[in-house]
Amino acid sequence: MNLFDLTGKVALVTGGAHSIGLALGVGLAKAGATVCFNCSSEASRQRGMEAYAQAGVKAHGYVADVTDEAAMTALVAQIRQEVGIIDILVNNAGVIKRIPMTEMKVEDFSRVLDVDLVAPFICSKAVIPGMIEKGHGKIINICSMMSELGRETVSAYAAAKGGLKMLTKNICSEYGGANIQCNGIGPGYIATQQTAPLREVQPDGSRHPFDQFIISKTPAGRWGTTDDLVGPAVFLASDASNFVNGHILYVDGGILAYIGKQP
Ligand code: GCO
Repeated sequence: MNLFDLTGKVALVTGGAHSIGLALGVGLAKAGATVCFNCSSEASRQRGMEAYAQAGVKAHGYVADVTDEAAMTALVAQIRQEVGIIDILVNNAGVIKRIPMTEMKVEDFSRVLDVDLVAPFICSKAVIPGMIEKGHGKIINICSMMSELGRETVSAYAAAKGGLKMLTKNICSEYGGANIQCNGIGPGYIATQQTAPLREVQPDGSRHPFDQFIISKTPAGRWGTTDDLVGPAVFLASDASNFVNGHILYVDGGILAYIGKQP
């Protein structure tokens, strides 16, 4: 019996056309799931379909705005028609705006909250009825170090990801009785396009100060890769985690456990 086998399961990965979402989508597919993803544009959808095909995965790609409840409700119905009832939802789509709080426009703050917190609510609300109908479901919310810690310039992102941690716990509380497990993955500092500005090589060829800082704060002494997140996602999407609920699994190389290397 393979507790990690996702054969026969339908997964939806929001923002699944690139970066972490793509890695998770491919990983869930390699574990047996039929993977669907949504993104914000047809161009992104086509790039995503090519990327999945290159990974040997036949994905189902859709264009739908995660902040639009009508669009996401319609997408869930379309996936039910075309693929099947969604068993696994990965709320991965996210944005960040690094702006000092006193300089941040309210609309920028609200936009981050809409994508990073309200959208996981919308998408979870859309898939839960089907999960109840099937008698099981897995919701995985992509949280962050900022679900636990703050830092300069990321007030909106930290507020959203902190809220996402508690939304995770609340979905667990409200729907655990329907055999729905809702957990989070808290990536540490992962080398992606989103963190590229924090790793830019300096004009003198030295590492970005933030890059050096993260290395000093990470026992693993490296940035994570999107592949580091795949095993935890397969675990939380599988029967291996049927009694794990409301948990945020930090995949951070030990950052949250470590005071940091003495300079
Ligand atoms: C930042 C980074 C982080 C990471 C990730 C950490 O500006 O501090 O973007 O937010 O992206 O969320 O878990």
